[in-house]
Amino acid sequence: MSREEEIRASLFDDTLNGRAPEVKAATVEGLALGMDPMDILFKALIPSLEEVGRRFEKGDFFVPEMLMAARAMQGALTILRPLIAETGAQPVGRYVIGTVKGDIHDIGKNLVVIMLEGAGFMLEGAGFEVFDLGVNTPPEKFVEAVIAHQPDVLGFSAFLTTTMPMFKVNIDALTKAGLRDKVHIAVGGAPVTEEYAKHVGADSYAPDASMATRLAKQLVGARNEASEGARALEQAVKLIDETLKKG
Ligand code: B1M
Repeated sequence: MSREEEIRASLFDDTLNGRAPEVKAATVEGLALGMDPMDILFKALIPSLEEVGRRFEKGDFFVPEMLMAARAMQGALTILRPLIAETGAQPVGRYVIGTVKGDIHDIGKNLVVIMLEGAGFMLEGAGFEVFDLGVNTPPEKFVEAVIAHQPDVLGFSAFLTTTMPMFKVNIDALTKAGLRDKVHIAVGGAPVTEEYAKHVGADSYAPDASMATRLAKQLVGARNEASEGARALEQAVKLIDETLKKG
């Protein structure tokens, strides 16, 4: 087994068992050896988290184990995020995103942010300028952010069936503030479906970070058809999609 394979295996195992310092150390070592940050993310960390979910569903893992695994992965994401998002070029558009009120899941939302920011990282070009409102975001914060940042897209993430109804509450708050028609509303998160997105009046739904990025790109692409950033973004998203499929 090569050192890179050993690192991938220990990243999987240490994330699964919530060993945050080891996950950080293996991430740092992997990067020092020249491993691709996307490889670390999609071939070790995400598969490990999927296994955490399976064990939770079977009743082998409980919330503390799930939380420790998530924290371990977050430590690695803190290191990987700037590397993936690194780009010196002008952003192709603005994106405000947050996990809805009552919901503290943010790993999936953070991946969408990484993809949006980092879509240009593998090639010359730019990603989106992203304003991440974090978790448990109340409707008034989304309204304030739309006024302050005037984004092309406003994204809501929900990861629980009990918090999905906040999409409609948020949209109603925007309508009340006279802002509904000024921004494209995108929604996503594990339990969300295309039908549900239509039902609450969102403009688009994406099942994963790759599709969320592609849709956002298409949206600004209509206005930035000729820009080099938009073309580079399209190619970069394709590469990210391939990485996701292989992962
Ligand atoms: Co929670 N949890 N959790 N949890 N958790 C789930 C989601 C669950 C499916 C587990 C299960 O029962 N099998 C279940 C939800 C059931 C349901 O409602 N249908 C659940 C539950 C029940 C709970 C609690 C209620 C448990 C309890 O306390 N009894 C509690 C709720 C707390 C709250 O939010 N109020 C809870 C707590 C937690 C932790 C805090 C311990 C931790 C979260 C840590 C964190 O995020 N910082 C946690 C975790 C880690 C999970 C699992 C294991 C993993 C979630 C994850 O990160 N997935 C999850 C089980 C599972 O998924 N199998 C589970 C990986 C991530 C990459 O995928 O989130 O789908 P995903 O994101 C994707 C897409 O959804 C999409 O792109 C992302 C990347 O491709 N996407 C968008 C996301 N946002 C988008 C926005 C877009 C477009 C696409 O446009 C804007």
